[in-house]
Amino acid sequence: MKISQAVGVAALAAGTAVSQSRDDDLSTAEQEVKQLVAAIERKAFAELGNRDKTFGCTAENIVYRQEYGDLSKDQRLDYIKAVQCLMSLPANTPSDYAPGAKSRYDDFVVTHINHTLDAHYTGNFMAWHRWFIYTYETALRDECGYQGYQPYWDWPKYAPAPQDSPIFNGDPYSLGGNGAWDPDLPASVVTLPEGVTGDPFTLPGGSLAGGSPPNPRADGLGYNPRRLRRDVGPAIGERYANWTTVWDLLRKPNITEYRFLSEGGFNNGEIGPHGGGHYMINGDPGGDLWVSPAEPTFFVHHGNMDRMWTLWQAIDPENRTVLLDEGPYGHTTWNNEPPSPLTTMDDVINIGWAGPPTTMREMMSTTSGPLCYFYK
Ligand SMILES: [Cu+2]
Repeated sequence: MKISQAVGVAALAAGTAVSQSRDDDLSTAEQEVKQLVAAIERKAFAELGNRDKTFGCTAENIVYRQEYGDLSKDQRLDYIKAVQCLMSLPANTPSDYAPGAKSRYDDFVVTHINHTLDAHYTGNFMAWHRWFIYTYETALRDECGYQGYQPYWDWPKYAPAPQDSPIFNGDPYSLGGNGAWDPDLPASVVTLPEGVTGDPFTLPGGSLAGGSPPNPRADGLGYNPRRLRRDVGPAIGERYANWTTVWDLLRKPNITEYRFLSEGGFNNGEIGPHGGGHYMINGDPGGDLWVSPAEPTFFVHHGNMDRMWTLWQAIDPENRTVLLDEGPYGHTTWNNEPPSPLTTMDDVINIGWAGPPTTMREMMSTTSGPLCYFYK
């Protein structure tokens, strides 16, 4: 590694700016993000290259997740086919427990509904979703023959026109488009220009809790099939998930500040890039916190959530892949309501019928525990 690169990353770890030249010029911010990400990647790859064989995860066996638009058209089709395959396999969730769970894909939706209140605005939020996405990726590979890895959605790359991006442009290689105008599309938490509907994927079986018509069961697990609806446009991403957002996020000096920007400030009206990604999709079920994984683009959005955390951790792995005693990651209930203990490394992460459980400790690194992947 060149000295200038090492200094750059070390300076970041200390919370000092590498460059003070950032302004509101997105092209400048874009350049700076790309340089920063490249420096983090070089540092992480160099570290992997120096590992001896006692590490389970090395430069030889690590795998990489790629940006959706960087996949070839054939690779995109392979991914789409695997998702559709998951939607065609039988559910593990017993039908008397959740009549709406008709497919293996629905197992993930049911799990997310059941864990909404203990996996959001909590200390385990990022780790829980890391395991959730990893288990989904594993199901695509092991149960549907997918050869690739979970792609991610680099939000700022398409923020000015996400509807034209390879993810949402509606071509056969995308995850579907906006579809036709629908005046009844539910309003977002933030004001959006126009609502439209889409039908790239018809929603799997009975995966829906909210939406219109409402779910027949109070717990949201009843059978409620309907068309997917979306409202993809630039308004949200330009505000909450642009290059400057990512630049600011990666430079946060500690996890408390990182989470405050990433997830929004807990009741202060900010939604951060996490909410930003969800409301860039919006609609039904994309705009519903509980049921959002029934929208297939949930997984590319949370792929990038995990990528951001992975990159941020790689700046200073010694201090950023452990939970500190004072528990800055947070509590085990939604914004500590009702009051709950702090998240610990021993906490179990349960994902129900979607897959096996894990622990916080195992999810704190993508390269130093049972996981072995990185992003490029
Ligand atoms: Cu979630």
